[in-house]
Amino acid sequence: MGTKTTRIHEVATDAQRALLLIISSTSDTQSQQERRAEELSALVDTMAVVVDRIEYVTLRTPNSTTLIGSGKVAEIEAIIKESAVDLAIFEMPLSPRIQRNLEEIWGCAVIDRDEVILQIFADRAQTKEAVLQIELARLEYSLPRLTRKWTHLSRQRGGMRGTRDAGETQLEMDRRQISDKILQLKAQLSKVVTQRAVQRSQRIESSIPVGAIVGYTNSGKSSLLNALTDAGVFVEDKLFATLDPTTRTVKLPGGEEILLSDTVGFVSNLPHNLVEAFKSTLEEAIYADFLIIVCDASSPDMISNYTTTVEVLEELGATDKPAIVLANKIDKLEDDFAVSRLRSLYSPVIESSIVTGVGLDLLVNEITELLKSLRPLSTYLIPTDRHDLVAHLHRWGQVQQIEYTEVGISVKARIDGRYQGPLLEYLQ
Ligand SMILES: Nc1nc2c(ncn2[C@@H]2O[C@H](COP(=O)(O)OP(=O)(O)O)[C@@H](O)[C@H]2O)c(=O)[nH]1
Ligand SMILES: [Mg+2]
Repeated sequence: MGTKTTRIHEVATDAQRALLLIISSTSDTQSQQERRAEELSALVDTMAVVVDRIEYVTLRTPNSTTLIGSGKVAEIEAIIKESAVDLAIFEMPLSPRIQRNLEEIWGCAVIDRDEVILQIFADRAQTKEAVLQIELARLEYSLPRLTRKWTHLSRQRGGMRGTRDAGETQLEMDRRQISDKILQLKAQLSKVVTQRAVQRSQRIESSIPVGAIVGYTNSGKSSLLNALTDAGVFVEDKLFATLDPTTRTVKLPGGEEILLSDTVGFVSNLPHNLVEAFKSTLEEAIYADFLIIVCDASSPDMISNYTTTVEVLEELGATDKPAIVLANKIDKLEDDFAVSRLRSLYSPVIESSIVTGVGLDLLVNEITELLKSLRPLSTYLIPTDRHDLVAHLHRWGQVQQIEYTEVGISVKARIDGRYQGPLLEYLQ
């Protein structure tokens, strides 16, 4: 087919390499630990950092200076030196003190899951509100961590150095400036939120139907988008210059084009202070014409994850549109009743396995059906001197067939009601 395989999160060859540390208590089961590792891997992948290796550490009691105790610290240090990784990522929140201590001993950046999440949100923030929300969350995160040797927040702090008062240390200066900045951001945010409704109505409408792929991290959202754009029938032939790299054009077998956006994934145990920042990154879901909700059917948390997803979408006012629910990863389904439980909550649910290609054809059919309900197929008989109307249909709708007849130009097309006005009198 000659389609180029481009990953959603293209990883550069000089990408940073990470060691993941999954810390568990003695009561955690192996499958719980593995699920946490999988979720963190998917998050790190989104950040375009390569997972070099994963280490599991079981803790009886946390050590107050290094969390994992000197024996483990030395063991991990040897691994870091040997594999020359650039950073160590803990799957749990680290106190600023422990983070600093470990960075000093290991000589590499040590970050926690919260910082990974913040980085992903920051990379995906598009609207003014999202940018402000995430900057606020990052500053609050960085405030107790100003003495860190390795920082990922340098971009944020760069522009804030002012003239220093005599006797005041740089550290106090930074701390006060950051506190001031936090107050400023909060004030700006309250203004932006009230303007949100206005911005929404001013958004430039696209004539192509837009679908947003939503769901938890690690459920298979990026794999789905890749599968749809890589498969032969879906030729990705154009990318709008203004679109972000996580939106793709997908051509359906019937010839219709749609845009699909990969959204920021929900994460389990999202830290409370990141909830607003997360919601602000879900703009695509608000503006989309339809949703594809991807669930990991192999996860014991599938139902509660699905419920949380729908609740958040409801809060955002994004549930007034058709949705398709995908029960993905059925190739590793453990609970035979999982899918029927999901079906009792929502229909249609399509079972899929993106890695083996199962269910993708059903999904495509479902999308095709759904589009018909969005924009019904109509026939217009346009006078031969009104080529401007044919052009209008090409520009704002999807033309399926054109016939030049003695009585005029007969065009079969789908067009959104908003653009149908000038054509109404020619509707057959
Ligand atoms: N077994 C199995 N693994 C899958 C399936 N779909 C995706 N995955 C894997 O699940 C992991 C997370 O997928 P990804 O698309 O990155 O999830 P995202 O975080 O929702 O974008 C990757 O390792 C995928 O290869 C599936 O149908 N079955
Ligand atoms: Mg993804």
